[in-house]
Amino acid sequence: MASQAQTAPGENQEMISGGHLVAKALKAEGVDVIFTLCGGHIIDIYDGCVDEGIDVIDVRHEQVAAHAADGYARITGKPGVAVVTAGPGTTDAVTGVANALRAESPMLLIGGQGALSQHKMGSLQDLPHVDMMNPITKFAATVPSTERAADLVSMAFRECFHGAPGPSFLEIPRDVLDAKVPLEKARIPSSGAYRASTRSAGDPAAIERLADLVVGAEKPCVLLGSQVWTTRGTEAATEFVRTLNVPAFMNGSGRGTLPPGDPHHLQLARRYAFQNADLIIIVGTPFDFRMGYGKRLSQDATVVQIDLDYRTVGKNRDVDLGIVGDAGLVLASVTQAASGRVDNGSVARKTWLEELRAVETQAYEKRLPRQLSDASPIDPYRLVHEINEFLTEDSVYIGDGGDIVTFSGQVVQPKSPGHWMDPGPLGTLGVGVPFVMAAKYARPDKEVVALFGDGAFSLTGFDFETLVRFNLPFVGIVGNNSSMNQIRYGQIQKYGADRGRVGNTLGDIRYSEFAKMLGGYGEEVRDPKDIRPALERARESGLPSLINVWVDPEVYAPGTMNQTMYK
Ligand SMILES: Cc1ncc(C[n+]2csc(CCOP(=O)(O)OP(=O)(O)O)c2C)c(N)n1
Ligand SMILES: [Mg+2]
Repeated sequence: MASQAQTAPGENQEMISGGHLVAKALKAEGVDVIFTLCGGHIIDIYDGCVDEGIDVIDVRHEQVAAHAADGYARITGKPGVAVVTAGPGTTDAVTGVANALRAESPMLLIGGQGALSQHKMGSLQDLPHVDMMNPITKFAATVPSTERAADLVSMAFRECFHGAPGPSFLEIPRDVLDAKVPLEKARIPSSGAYRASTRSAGDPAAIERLADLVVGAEKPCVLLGSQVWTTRGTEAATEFVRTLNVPAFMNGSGRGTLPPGDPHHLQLARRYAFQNADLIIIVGTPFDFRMGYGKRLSQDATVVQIDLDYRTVGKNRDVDLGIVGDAGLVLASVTQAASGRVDNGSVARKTWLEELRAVETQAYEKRLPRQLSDASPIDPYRLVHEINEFLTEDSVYIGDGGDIVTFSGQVVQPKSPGHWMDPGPLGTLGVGVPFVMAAKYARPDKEVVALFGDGAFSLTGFDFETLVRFNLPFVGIVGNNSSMNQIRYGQIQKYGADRGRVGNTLGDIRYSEFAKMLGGYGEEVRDPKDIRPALERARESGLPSLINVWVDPEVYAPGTMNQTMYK
């Protein structure tokens, strides 16, 4: 506290400030970067980062800092950290924190705060941050004294990993942050010594029961959700589906668990499988709107749900068996338990796999002409088809937009696990540029490819400049329809063509010029045959890039036309 700052240090007594203690706690957690936008309330943290060798990536909007922290957590498995100033700095970051909550992403937001000595006096940028953050974090607190700065940071990290991961928030009053206290009086948790693994293998009796169910099932299927990636359970999930011959669907960050072309990898036959299966195993994804709140699963099927969070299991829909635990550990245990049987039933499931494969192939072939369409304006299916073909095993794919990203969700298949990033169930537009920043910073060895709607890009697009400034090249594509098309479709349906044009029209913007203006690479594409060469040149440029592809605004994705997201 301020009074402690005035305490005269004894001779030879080493003193340390709050900002330096924060940096030590970040270092202990293995954090190597903070995403931030500066403000007088937080500068001492930067000074601490200089001492600890933590990189400081300064952005142009705090929402970007928070989304980048979320993205960093997803890519690395370590908590992402954003540092923002008091008041508007913190309110600007709210969306990023909220997105991380729904996406179960472990990030820490540190916000400045007016001095404790001026508490409730109307200091610059004073707001009740902790009250604001409480409903959208797993933990939100004020750092009450300088000595506790590192301690509170470690406490916040501990909370990030309780159950399904999520965000924490700390506000640090300016006098608390700036004050210097004797080093020996501060609690500085040591790396690896202040929190335990929270991984749980589930109830052994439930594991046995699930093994029995799988062994006895004729038509099982599994949905591998985001937590398969969160728990780094890729290998266990792959072994589970292969050993027990269970067809698999993937969603969210779970996409890419199996590579495209894998015999157990299915995508388009999902509705059919959920209607016709006798056993459905849902791993690490809630029965939310993406799952029709569980209503799209056959009433006759045995339903099993595995999740890190007990609150998710059985929510919105009854389950026959629920297991709270780590996706990877649980699946590995089930494989082991089932493999001990004389016959694990895998041979009997061959016909079921063939049945699903036939449905999958038929759906694929029906759509293929659209994916190869030569139409101009360009059919969005053609654009996402070209992107899918362009991706390599080392391309991290990011989708940020409405209708155009709905198209890509059907067609783009990441080639490796952890190589798919979407906002998650909050559906936040604007995550694209910050996710690029986090992914390319954390994995410079990877190529990052991002598809934006023109509306989505404009929310956080100015941070393209930050990508240039920090030399974070990526291949960016804008699917430009000069509209907020996903919303426009619903308006036209409800209010007719004329009234359907209200509040959703964007200008005809040449985003390639925008990219060039900021020091990146850009091209305009109007002819479908030019998409691939333009993508190749963007790849070769070694710069942050935007290929602005003019797509047909009168063509909508089936998901948008069914308005499935509201049902
Ligand atoms: C931050 C935020 N604001 C508004 C929305 C509502 N919304 C969903 S899709 C959409 C249109 C997005 O337009 P664009 O990115 O150009 O994609 P398009 O649908 O045109 O392909 C909007 C505004 C949202 N999901 N997130
Ligand atoms: Mg658009």
